[in-house]
Amino acid sequence: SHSSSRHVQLLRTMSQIIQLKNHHLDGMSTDFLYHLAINVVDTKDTRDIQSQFGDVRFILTGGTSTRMLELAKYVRKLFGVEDTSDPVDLCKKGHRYAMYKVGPVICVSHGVGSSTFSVVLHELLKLVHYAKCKDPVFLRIGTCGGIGVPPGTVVVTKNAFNGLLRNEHEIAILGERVVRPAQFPESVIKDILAYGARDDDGFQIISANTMGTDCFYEGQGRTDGAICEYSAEDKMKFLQKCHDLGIRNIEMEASMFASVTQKIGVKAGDICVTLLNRLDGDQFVSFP
Ligand code: R2B
Ligand code: URA
Repeated sequence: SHSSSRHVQLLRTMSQIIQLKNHHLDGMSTDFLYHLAINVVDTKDTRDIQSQFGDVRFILTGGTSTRMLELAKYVRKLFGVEDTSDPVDLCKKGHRYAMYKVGPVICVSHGVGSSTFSVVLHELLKLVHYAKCKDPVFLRIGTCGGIGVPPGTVVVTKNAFNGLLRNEHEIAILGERVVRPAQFPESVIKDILAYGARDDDGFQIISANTMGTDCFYEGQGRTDGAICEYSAEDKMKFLQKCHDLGIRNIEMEASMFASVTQKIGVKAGDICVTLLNRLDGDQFVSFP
């Protein structure tokens, strides 16, 4: 009937607003998103936050603030907005991360590795919750090292492995090891691949497994760090083992990013360009 379809529609609209997995927040009347420098003065009446961020649908993240500024300008151009001024950094007061907003898109820097990314990710998830953003999608647009694919290949992560070569994320919570699943939703991967297939820019875009490590050097099997206690042969064996697991790229955020977004139940995707093929070496040939 008409009314039951309206009911379904209403439920759908409601379920699009993300629910956080922390009942302690219900007892907080204010909340300061410290690293974003965003103050939620009344968690029960967030109209100010909704008016500033309620239209956000896409949260694009990447390591550096300059890349996020360039991305914001690129998105603005895609939207056909004629404006040559620099977008403003909405998190300047926080001194840690940068955020630029272009209509329904925010571009936010996350630093290097899971630890810096997880700080801003928690706060961004709370932000989209308070702002009541509808069906938000979190994407990481990053760099990585490839395994057996030509440099320039774009890898969209399927399963995220950690540095222990397990398809999970492991963290210490209250002094205990907590292990959580780390997969990205198929629907997001499919949409990104379909978009990639449309362009004719010469870049290959594939979906594959990704290893996210906590260390750029020893954690990724490099032999050019300040410390290395394995042989070049051990390194190649390790990279081959990664390849056998369907891993085609190595970066430093995938398993944390997949597990946190999977736990919350929010759509997410990790899209990284390979800067080098790790089967050919550890160093970048030139500054990317
Ligand atoms: C890719 O590039 C960074 C290290 O150079 C790190 O954030 C990552 O995942
Ligand atoms: N980022 C990484 O984490 N590893 C690489 O090899 C390149 C970029």
